[in-house]
Amino acid sequence: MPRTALRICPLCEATCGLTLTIDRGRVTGARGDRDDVFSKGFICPKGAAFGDLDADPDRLRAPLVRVDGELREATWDEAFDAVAAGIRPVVERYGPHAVGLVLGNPNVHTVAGALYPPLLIAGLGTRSLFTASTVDQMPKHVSSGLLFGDANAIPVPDLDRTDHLLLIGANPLESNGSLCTAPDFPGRLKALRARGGTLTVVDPRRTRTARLADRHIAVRPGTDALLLAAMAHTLFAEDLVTPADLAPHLDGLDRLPAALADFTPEAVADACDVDAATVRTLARELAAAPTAAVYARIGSCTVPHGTLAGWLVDVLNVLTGNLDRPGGALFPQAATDRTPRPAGPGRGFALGRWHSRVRRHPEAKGELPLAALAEEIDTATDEGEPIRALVAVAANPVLSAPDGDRLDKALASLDFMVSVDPYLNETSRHAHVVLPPPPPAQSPHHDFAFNTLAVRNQVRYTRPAVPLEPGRMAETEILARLVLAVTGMHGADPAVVDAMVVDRTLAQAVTEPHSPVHGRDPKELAALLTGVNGPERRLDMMLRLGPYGDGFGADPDGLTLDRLLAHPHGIDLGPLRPRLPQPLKTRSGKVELLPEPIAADLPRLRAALAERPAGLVLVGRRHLRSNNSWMHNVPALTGGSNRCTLHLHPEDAERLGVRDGQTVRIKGAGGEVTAPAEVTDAVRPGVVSLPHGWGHDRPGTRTRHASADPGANVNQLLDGSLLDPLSGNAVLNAVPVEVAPLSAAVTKTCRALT
Ligand SMILES: Nc1nc2c(c(=O)[nH]1)N[C@H]1C(S)=C(S)[C@@H](COP(=O)(O)OP(=O)(O)OC[C@H]3O[C@@H](n4cnc5c(=O)[nH]c(N)nc54)[C@H](O)[C@@H]3O)O[C@H]1N2
Ligand SMILES: Nc1nc2c(c(=O)[nH]1)N[C@H]1C(S)=C(S)[C@@H](COP(=O)(O)OP(=O)(O)OC[C@H]3O[C@@H](n4cnc5c(=O)[nH]c(N)nc54)[C@H](O)[C@@H]3O)O[C@H]1N2
Ligand code: SF4
Ligand SMILES: [Mo]
Repeated sequence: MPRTALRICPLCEATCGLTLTIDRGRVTGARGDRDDVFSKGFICPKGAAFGDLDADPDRLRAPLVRVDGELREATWDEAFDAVAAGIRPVVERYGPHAVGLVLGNPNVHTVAGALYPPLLIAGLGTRSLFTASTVDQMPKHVSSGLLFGDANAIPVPDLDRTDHLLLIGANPLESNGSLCTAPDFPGRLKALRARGGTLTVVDPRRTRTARLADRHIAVRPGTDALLLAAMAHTLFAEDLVTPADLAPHLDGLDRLPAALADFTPEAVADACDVDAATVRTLARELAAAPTAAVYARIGSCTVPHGTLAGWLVDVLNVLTGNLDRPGGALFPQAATDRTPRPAGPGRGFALGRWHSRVRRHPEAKGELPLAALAEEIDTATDEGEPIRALVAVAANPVLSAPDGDRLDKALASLDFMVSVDPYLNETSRHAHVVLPPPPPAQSPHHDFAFNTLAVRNQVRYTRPAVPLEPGRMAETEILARLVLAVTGMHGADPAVVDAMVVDRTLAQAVTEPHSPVHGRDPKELAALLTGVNGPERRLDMMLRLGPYGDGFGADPDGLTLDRLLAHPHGIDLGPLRPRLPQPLKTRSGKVELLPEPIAADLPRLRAALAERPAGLVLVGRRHLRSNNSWMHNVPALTGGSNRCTLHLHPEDAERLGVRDGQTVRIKGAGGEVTAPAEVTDAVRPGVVSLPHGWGHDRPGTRTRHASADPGANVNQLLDGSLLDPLSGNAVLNAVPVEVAPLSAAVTKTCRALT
């Protein structure tokens, strides 16, 4: 008899609650859970394909271990023996930094990815840490770190209550939202308009989101920081600065006008390709709206001035009094957040505490730029050892980071590599050991990361919908064993990893005067924890110590794991509430509006006032039915508009002699790729768009459907040298490229050869 089970969808940041139909251990259907306290029945085509994705026959079922150069199925014990034997000698001989750690995007979508990577980082003691953050949102972490003293304090637009949303470089109708967790983002935007609110979209492409807007500004790529600076300039020039209740929490407001003096609407107009009158209108509308929020994502981050853009987003929210007020941009409060400490000065945020070995990139948030991974492996310097061994968890940087060809070669040269990945793909094919996690239906789910970014405070937990198949190992256990194997504790019971975290956390909590468990006995507290395994006990502990927790009995009505399990559709914790000054951890205890590293980067932005690209620039795009590099293997999610084509404006197509459907050659600093042209006025003139995550044509992978229609790897156009200097984030948008019809290019090459 088919049965149903609830499962929070892990396939994007919207975190929808799903009702899965399960027949003989297989997921045969997925629909939106109408009773989910947050998503209320919403589902998208990816969620609907949950069963297909779960049952993909190319998913690895057993660990792979390289023997005589060939990857062969092995037992879990053999696999972890090989990991311990591969990593420990490298650490002992060359030191901890010779082991690199790469953490990819799905870590923010799994329980395992939230609970164990911090232990891997600490256990390895390596400074060679690279994550998807530096091809994504690192600029926002850095701007938040500098403004608020906490890199993870990211204000979220109050989508459901705002009167005016200025949405920049994001396309939630395809992505379903990012750094703003909101199931049914499209419906929430429609509701904003229906209640009389306004939506402005800034994007060089006329996206589906832009088509929903009251106003669409087709900005020139890479110039958002200039546009936002000119808006802030206008607010000062027209006396529209009204920080209201925020005033006592601000530092440096008086220094902003001078810092922004050069960024007049007239000065930025040509660079942004937005006329001065429009810039002023944008600023005036923002100031005039009863409440408003500025929200910016990928298109504003993965550009040369990403950190400045992120900073200016929050500066505008502050100047218009919209930071930390309902309808503006607020700091969520998740159930697993640490017990809020009393407001007051903190330790602040430091950048550049160490540097990368080859090009001396400063660390940000403990990470080095993913764009520098290849050179940190393949380039010798006097500064120390190159990376000789690599641990990759849920990461496919051969496709998602700049210059995959170079990284591909670098990975092939490693002494040892282990991948925790369900697929044998462009990156994991280089591993000596592949440890495959079970499919999502066999894993538990809680959104440790996304609840801190959600437009409504709520908490949900789902246990595995299907028991582990024989021979499978939970990803939590895989990562716990990996921690043991790389730290010289190979063979110990993985439960000791969780027990150690519990002991340490409770021992710390009882010493904190603001903690509800201050002064209690940590052993007695540990004995109170419920849950069927280590990860569940850790979740219980976090909930009970958290802002809504029962404090281990201090508040009998508070949250515990048991209470959460009694609410399978989740518990609503209410709308976002003003929280300042509590989240601030700057040294001043205030919002530091003009931090020194930002001020020092402004001359670079000033220089950009005079920059105009001579030729075409490239931007990316996402398709609703895909996700970065790993969903092209599911037939139900491919085809239709989800194709790797180059969008090109008709004027540019005509000038270049490119016909719709014709194959074109695209050339950038890092290499060349070919793709069919799709001539469309959805991109503005001077801009071409190619999606990322494609290029599944390398040998030795096992993603048969994806390999049949491989597409081109857009990141091969990059050489990895273009970064936002403050955050180390790769520049993936606003990249200069040349485009030519393939035939002409071939002719030219042939001529050059003769
Ligand atoms: N040009 C360009 N490049 C981009 C972007 C862009 O917009 N333009 N976007 C960037 C962004 S925002 C990001 S986040 C990165 C993403 O880049 P990556 O972090 O490399 O993420 P994915 O490409 O999603 O690959 C995820 C890997 O995790 C594996 N995986 C899937 N599910 C699980 C699981 O449950 N457990 C484990 N252990 N592994 C799993 C997949 O098989 C795959 O190998 O790409 C970036 N690259
Ligand atoms: N379907 C689907 N959903 C996803 C993903 C996916 O791959 N597919 N990936 C997930 C991940 S990892 C992330 S981080 C999020 C990202 O979520 P979003 O930030 O919403 O990502 P995109 O859809 O790429 O939208 C970025 C927009 O920025 C525009 N843009 C490019 N350059 C510029 C510029 O210089 N200025 C401005 N103003 N705009 C610019 C692009 O045209 C594009 O429309 O999506 C997540 N959700
Ligand atoms: S919007 Fe995201 S979370 Fe919701 S069903 Fe689709 S992929 Fe899953
Ligand atoms: Mo991302």
